[in-house]
Amino acid sequence: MKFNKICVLGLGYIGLPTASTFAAHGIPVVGVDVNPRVLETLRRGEVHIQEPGLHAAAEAALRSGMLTVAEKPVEADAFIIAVPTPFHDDKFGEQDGRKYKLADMRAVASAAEAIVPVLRKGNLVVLESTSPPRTTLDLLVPILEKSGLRAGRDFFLAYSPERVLPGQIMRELVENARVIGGITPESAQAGRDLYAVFVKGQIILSDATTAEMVKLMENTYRDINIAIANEFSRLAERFGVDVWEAVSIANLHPRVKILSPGPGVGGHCISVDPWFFVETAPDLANLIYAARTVNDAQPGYALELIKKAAGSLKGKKIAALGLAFKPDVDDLRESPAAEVAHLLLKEGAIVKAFEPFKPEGLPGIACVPTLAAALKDADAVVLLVNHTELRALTPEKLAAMTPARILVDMVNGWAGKDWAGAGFKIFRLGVRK
Ligand code: SAJ
Repeated sequence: MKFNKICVLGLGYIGLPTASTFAAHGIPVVGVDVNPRVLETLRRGEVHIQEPGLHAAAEAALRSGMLTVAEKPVEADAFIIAVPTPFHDDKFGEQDGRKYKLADMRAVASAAEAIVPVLRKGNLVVLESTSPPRTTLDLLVPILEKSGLRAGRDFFLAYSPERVLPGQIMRELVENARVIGGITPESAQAGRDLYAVFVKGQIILSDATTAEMVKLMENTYRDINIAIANEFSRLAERFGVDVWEAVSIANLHPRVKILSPGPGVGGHCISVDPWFFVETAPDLANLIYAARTVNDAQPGYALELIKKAAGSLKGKKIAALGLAFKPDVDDLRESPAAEVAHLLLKEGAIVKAFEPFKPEGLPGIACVPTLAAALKDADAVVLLVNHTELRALTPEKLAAMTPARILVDMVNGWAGKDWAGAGFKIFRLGVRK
């Protein structure tokens, strides 16, 4: 199949890099978003998302005219849906006393509705948004068939998940293996023709529900691995063991790869996707549910460690270092570090939070613009994110910047340095004091 025009619905962390990459490979792309501010920004030739390499790619695509933006889809050969699939804030499921989150699929449904008037025979529609199993068949097919066309017969339909790592999106988009699940083999083949335009990694064809499940399995596997690391950190504290040392030794086994414990699991993927299994099969997803519970409880566990280190937190000045959801990114969404800062505030602590990648911080958390301001009159210092810049702090440097002599390290960023020599008492997650 040949593509003379592509329409990408949703110009966020996935849609915009994808649209820019197709444009860079010589295919005219119309990018669609329901947020007028996003469209205005892009029309000015600017970019609303921080991601290495994205500015240059999107600006070049916009400047060349290969990428244009619009409020609504226009006729095209292929439509790619890359809109968010968050949770409902106000609706939960419940079975056997377990409460679980529910996916809010309204953005996917309305993107599909918007395609209906411009869908033509021979077109290809691809869903990229992470979705509960069977979404392509059960949600998309009925909506798209309102066009009078039959899915799989008159138009091609496929599911192809993005699997790129924030911070590496532009490179991984091209280099990663890509699975394309068609509702028919012909649909999968049409999807291959589309992504082969820029994907250098292996392209694997399958059916739509398999591809949906693959995406959820990858992130669920990682969530469960981190959950066991977090549980090991609790066990290590109980048994007087250094979890970091124990994990690094266990990982010397050729078939063991335990991830790292920390203050919790955040971001828009790993902490979200496992719930899509729980929601669609609450009677079966027991281990998945348990892992989510362990990881969601981890910010509370981190708070307990800070209390152990600093005593009552009421009126205590706490320097909270790092707010991002993981090291060396500026993304503060669904961040366990930010959750810990909230819990500290609830306990009556006077929090001064510093996030090097976003000095303006987050509303609702008392943020300061510099490391010096966070440290200058602190009673205790808590390392919440293993940013390179924060990890690099030395005992001598920190001793000169703060009167605090109590440190809490949630991410093993400050291991192996002579903190005691500089007068500090350090408490580390997963290490009994
Ligand atoms: N985390 C730990 N311990 C670890 C690793 C991570 O506590 O050992 C925490 C991080 O601090 C963060 C959270 O887990 O809060 C998630 O971070 P991450 O780096 O594991 O993953 P994401 O959310 O940035 O990206 C993941 C990736 N999925 C997998 O690695 C299987 C990425 O490839 C996906 O494209 C992305 O989810 C997505 O969009 O689904």
